[in-house]
Amino acid sequence: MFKKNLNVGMVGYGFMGRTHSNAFRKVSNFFENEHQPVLKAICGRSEANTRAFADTWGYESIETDWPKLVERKDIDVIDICTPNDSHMEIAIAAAQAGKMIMCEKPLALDTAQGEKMVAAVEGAKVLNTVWYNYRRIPAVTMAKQLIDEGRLGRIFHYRANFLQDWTISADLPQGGAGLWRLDAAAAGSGVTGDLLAHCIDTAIWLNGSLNGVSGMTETFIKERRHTVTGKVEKVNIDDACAFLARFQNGSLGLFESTRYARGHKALYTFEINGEHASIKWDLHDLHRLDWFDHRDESKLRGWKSIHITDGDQPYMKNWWVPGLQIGYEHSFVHHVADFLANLAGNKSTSPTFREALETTRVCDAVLASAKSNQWQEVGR
Ligand code: 4PW
Repeated sequence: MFKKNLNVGMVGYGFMGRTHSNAFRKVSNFFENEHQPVLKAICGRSEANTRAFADTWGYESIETDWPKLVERKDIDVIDICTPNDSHMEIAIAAAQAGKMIMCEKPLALDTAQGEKMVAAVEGAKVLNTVWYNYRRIPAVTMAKQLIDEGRLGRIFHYRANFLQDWTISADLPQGGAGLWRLDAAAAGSGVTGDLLAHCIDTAIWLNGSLNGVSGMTETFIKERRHTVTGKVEKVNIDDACAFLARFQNGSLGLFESTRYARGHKALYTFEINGEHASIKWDLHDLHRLDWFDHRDESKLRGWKSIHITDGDQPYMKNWWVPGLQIGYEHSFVHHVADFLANLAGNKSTSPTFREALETTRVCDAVLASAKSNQWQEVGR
């Protein structure tokens, strides 16, 4: 099939720049779509590093000033992979220039910024999406299908954790390349915006909106040297956060995230308990979906672990043969595949900016509740 080009201009070349570039390069080898991404330009502040990234990943050109990239006539979609404090400015400029936008999560530093971004993309009528990638791990997508088919019945409980341990050392500085996630000015918040945002996005997708929350946060290491200023400065991010929630459908939620869970590197898990059945998923065993169905014959009833590799399961027909599994990187490939499929129908890909704003509203409500020690309704 003759394919139309989708010219990509990416801003930022860190960890997410790599995951996205890999996805853009692979998608058309595995998924049939009208459009094919072309790595047109990569933009970063350091010319040498940007050039090196362009050479590694096969970008045709580089820019060192993002407004120039946004104005280029040969760019169709701006992919924002920069720290959170620049998402809003780049997205609004890209929307005004009529570009489609793919933005790394979380959407923005906070709800106020997110609202401006939603107004910009909706006002300019440009296609948009936010890279909450875990939705597109086949086992997670299958959980969505099972819930939507009504197989769990009424849902009572939603439980999710995202546990890491990489910031336990007090010697780790804050700020600068690779460490901006520890600097509230660049990140907005700590684990709430970085990790719980993933849990909240998945939860809203699988189980609907959250009405209210009660949260607590802690910053275990109060001061760290700042890489940019060289001075020891107060740490303003949340190192850990846990919250209770009430969903609109009447179910109860329990969420926890920390970067102080020694032994856990990136353990994202969720469990959903329904009237008839329960589901469990674990990022460290990401191609499996655990399933318990009370309607099974009682003497054979028990948890089963479904290996998601069959062509009948979400996304899997595009990969190898049944029995052979895929991994983390593929969730990004699936996101691009869905973006290309929706592009053919001029439709934005979920989560859109508007949908991702709901996650940011929940994050803000959790942080407000932790600050006030009060139950907090989620703004609409
Ligand atoms: O978005 C998250 C990141 O900021 C990721 O999904 C995991 O945690 C990996 O790195 C961090």
